[in-house]
Amino acid sequence: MTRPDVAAFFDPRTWSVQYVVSDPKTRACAIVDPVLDFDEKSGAVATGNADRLLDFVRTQNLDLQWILDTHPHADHFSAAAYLKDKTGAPTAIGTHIVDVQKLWADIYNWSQLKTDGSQWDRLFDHGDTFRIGNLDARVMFSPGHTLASITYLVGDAAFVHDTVFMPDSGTARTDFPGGSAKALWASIRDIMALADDTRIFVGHDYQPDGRKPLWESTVAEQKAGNIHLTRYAGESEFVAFREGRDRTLPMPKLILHALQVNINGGRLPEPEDNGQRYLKLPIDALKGAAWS
Ligand SMILES: N[C@@H](CCC(=O)N[C@@H](CS)C(=O)NCC(=O)O)C(=O)O
Ligand SMILES: [Fe+2]
Repeated sequence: MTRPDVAAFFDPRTWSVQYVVSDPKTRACAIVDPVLDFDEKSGAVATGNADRLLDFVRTQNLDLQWILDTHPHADHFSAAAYLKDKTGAPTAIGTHIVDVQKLWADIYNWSQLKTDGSQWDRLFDHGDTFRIGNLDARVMFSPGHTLASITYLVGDAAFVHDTVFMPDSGTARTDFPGGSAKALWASIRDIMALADDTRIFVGHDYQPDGRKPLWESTVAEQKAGNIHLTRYAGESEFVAFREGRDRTLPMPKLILHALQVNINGGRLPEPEDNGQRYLKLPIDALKGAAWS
């Protein structure tokens, strides 16, 4: 089995980790979870992170074959549409994105949104396989953090995004609309059933105690040391812990900005008749206000 090369690109503004996974033999590659920069104070959008990924692809002579998202992100915009416009490479996400589209189309009162997933070139089901050059890739349905989350298993590398984080950081939250602690538990159990030496690449690193950002571990390291999985080792303990902790977490600062872009494939809202694009924020639609 070919061992893919994995290059990680950490975005300190959103603590996101973006990846370029490539086949060292054929130079074929995929981008996983690219970030489109957004400054909520000024309303500005920028492509610093996405362009860094493109520069890497270019300078390493890689052939971009896929632009992959693991889930509709709640804390940043996806750069999938921008990268597709720039490169022509196909985009993909999990097939249950259509359920997330329906859920959030209601929240935004957005009847015009197509809720059939047609904003992506491919919707992946559990068990679907595809290739990146000579690399075999397989999709695992990993709901819990969102109801559309998937894991991409490329050779020995699992892109698990927001299921487990680094062992010292535990697991992802499950309180967004459509989230489920019980589903996350089952998804994590499936990931932990992969071979012990499977490399685990996480979607965020929140740098506990200010340590430097980290993103790579193994299944064995997660099983031995993940602070949530070792402390809450059964389903009912984990679910009770996760739901309790989730009640204490404020919403991500960009959740209402990001979902309207990300359920539309990473496309910004169309300009209005003055040429200006606008975001729409529902008032009092979500729990999780943090007043202090
Ligand atoms: N403070 C961050 C929070 C982001 C957040 O909620 N991240 C999710 C993943 S999208 C998570 O699982 N966080 C785990 C935690 O905060 O314990 C923000 O406002 O963006
Ligand atoms: Fe997330």
